[in-house]
Amino acid sequence: LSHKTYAERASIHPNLVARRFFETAEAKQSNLMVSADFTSTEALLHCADTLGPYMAVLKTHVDLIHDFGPATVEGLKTLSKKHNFMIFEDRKFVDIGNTVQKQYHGGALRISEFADIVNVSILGGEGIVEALSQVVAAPDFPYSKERAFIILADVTSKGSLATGYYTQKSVELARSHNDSFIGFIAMKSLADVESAVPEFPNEDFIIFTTGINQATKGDKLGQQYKTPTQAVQGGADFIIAGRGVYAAPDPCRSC
Ligand code: UP6
Repeated sequence: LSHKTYAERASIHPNLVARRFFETAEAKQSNLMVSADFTSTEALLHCADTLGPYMAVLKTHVDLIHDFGPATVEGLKTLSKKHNFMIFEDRKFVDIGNTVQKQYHGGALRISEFADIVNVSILGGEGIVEALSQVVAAPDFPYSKERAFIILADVTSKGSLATGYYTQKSVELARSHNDSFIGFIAMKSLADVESAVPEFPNEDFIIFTTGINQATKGDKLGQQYKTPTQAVQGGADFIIAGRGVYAAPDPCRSC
């Protein structure tokens, strides 16, 4: 759990992608990530353009986009430059290492082309972490030092099995691959888990917290919410809001 400012964290973080997250948050004076769960390129890009000035990060699920293609990728890249936001593809890779390498780089969703970070589940063990680290470290990878990953360390929905040993293992694997793994999706700081496994000096993992909404009621499919204040008090560095922002009567005011 860091008590430094985002500017300080940006200036000393060894990973260039992590630095850019902190720099962007500082420049935009925002730690908001908007989860743009739309089903058409037009709706996704419209959201990114409208809310772009207010957010530090855009979170995509490009496999929701029925007309996904080059225009989607180009649009995302153009808007991220125009409004200075980072892009997180919430793909939740979970397969064996060999498959995930192809899903990430060169596959139909072109994830390595547009996403600064992508998340993975470590349900299948270390292979996935090793596999993705290898892709971005390969000499012919075109976005060297511009891409990183985060681990889904727990899940917001009711009855999640991503707890206890799974969460502890998430920390251990991020530590052993910290060249390319820069943080976690987690509902709160993982400081207690971090201190339960052997110490790593000067590490600074980023905590991205999903399930953010001013209405704390959740939805009918098990989603559970926290308010932005609760999340930040619990150790969130970036807060991730979907329907709480884009489905609000005036989305810009909800930012
Ligand atoms: N998400 C969660 N919980 C997790 C991980 N990811 O809700 O533990 C993702 C969902 C969705 C967004 O896939 O894209 O965050 C939450 O949307 P909402 O704010 O509209 O509930």
